[in-house]
Amino acid sequence: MTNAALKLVTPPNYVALDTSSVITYVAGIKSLSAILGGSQKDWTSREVGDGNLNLVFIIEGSTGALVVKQALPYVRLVGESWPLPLSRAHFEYQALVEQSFHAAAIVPKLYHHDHDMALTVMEYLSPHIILRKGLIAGTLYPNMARDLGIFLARTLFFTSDLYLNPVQKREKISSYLTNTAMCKISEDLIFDEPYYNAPLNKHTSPQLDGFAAKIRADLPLKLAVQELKHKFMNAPEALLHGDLHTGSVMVTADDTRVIDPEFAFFGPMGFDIGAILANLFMAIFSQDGHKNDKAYKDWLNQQPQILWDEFVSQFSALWETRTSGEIYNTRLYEDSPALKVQALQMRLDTIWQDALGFAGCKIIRRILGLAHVEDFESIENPDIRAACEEKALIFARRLITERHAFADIKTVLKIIP
Ligand code: SR1
Ligand code: MG
Repeated sequence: MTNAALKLVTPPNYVALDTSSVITYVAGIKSLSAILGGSQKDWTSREVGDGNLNLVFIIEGSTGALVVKQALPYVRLVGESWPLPLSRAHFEYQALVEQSFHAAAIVPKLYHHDHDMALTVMEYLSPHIILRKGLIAGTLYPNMARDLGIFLARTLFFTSDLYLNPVQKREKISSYLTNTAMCKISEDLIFDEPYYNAPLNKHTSPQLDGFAAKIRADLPLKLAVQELKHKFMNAPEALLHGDLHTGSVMVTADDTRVIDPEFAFFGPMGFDIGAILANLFMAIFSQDGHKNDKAYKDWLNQQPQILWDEFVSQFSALWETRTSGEIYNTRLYEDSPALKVQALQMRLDTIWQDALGFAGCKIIRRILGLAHVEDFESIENPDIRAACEEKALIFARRLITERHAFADIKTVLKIIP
C-alpha cells in the first residue's frame, strides 16, 4: 500500500537531521545542553533507528545522554514513494504525556518537543535493550509481563468512560482524530493486505506459498477479520498505544519502558492487549529456530498468562475503587448491587475476546504482510522458519475464528503445539 493522496509535505523550517546537525540542534536548547554537560565538541551522536519509520539519535555528553526521535515525511522502510505525515510526532508526544500521567515509571521521561521539526527529545534508556531482541537471545525479564499488565490496565482505564466524564472523553478522542494516516496503515496492513495479493506482501517462499493462498481464500477467516477491523475503526473505548509490539518495549532485568506510541488513537482496549500478546506468542513460536534451552521456553510460555492476570487484577482494582466515569455509573448499583461485579466480568470478557481476535490478526500480518518481525526473520534456515511460521498461522487463525470459545489463557496456551 502507498497512499497516493499523501504528498511529501514538511513545514518550511523542517529539516531532517543527521549525526552532525543533531548536535547543533541540541546545543541550541539550554535545558538539553545541561543534561549532556561539558562542551559540545566532546558530544558524540549516532543514528540507531531500526524501526520502520523514523530517525533515532543517541547523543552522549560528559554528564548525561539523551535520545532525539525525529519523524521523516515518508516511511523509512519503503522510501519516499510512501509519504507519511510528520504529524505522527505530535500524536506520539501527546500520547507519551498522557501515558506518563498514568504509568510514569513505564514510559521514558520527556525533555523537549518541537512541533515543526517533528521531533521529541527524551530519556536515553540504558542499559535497556529492545524486548524482542532480548527474547530472541534468551534473556529472562522477571518484571516485564507484570509491568506491561500494569501499563495496559492504567492507560486503558484512565482514558476510558470508566474514569472520564463524557466531555473529557470526547475532547480527548477529538485530539487524536486526525492521526488518520497512521490508523490507515494499521487498517491496510493488519486487516486487509494479508488477505489479498497485495503488492508489498512477502512470506517465506516457496514453503508458505500454499498456506498464504489458502488464507487469501479463507472466507470464514476473512469475515471474522473484517468484523475485527470494524471494531478497530468504530470503538473508541480508550487511548491506545496503537503499535504495542515487543519492538516498542525496552527492558533491563528489572525495568520496563513502553516507547513509540505514534499510532495512538482511541480504539478498542483489546487491540493493545492483543498486540502485545501476539508478540509474546510469536516469541514462543519462533523458539524452535533459536538456541534457547527448555527452562527458557518454559519461562516464556508463562508470560502471556502473567501479563493478562496482572491486567485483570489492576483493572479490577481500579474498577472497584472508582468514583467517577460515565459508564456503569455507581448510581446504577443502588437497587442491584450485583451489577458491579457482573459488569466488570462482562467488560473483561469482551476485552479478552477482542484481544484474542486482534492477536491473531497481528500474527498473520507479521508472517504474510509487508512488515515482518525479527523473531522469525532471524531464523536463517527457511525450512525451520517456515515450520515455526506455519504453526503460528494455524494458531492465529483459531484465535480469530474461535475467539469466543477460549475461556481463559490456559485454554489458549493448550493449543500451542
Ligand atoms: C509501514 S509501517 C509498518 C509497520 O511498522 C510499524 O511498527 C507498525 O507496526 C506498522 O504497521
Ligand atoms: Mg514504532
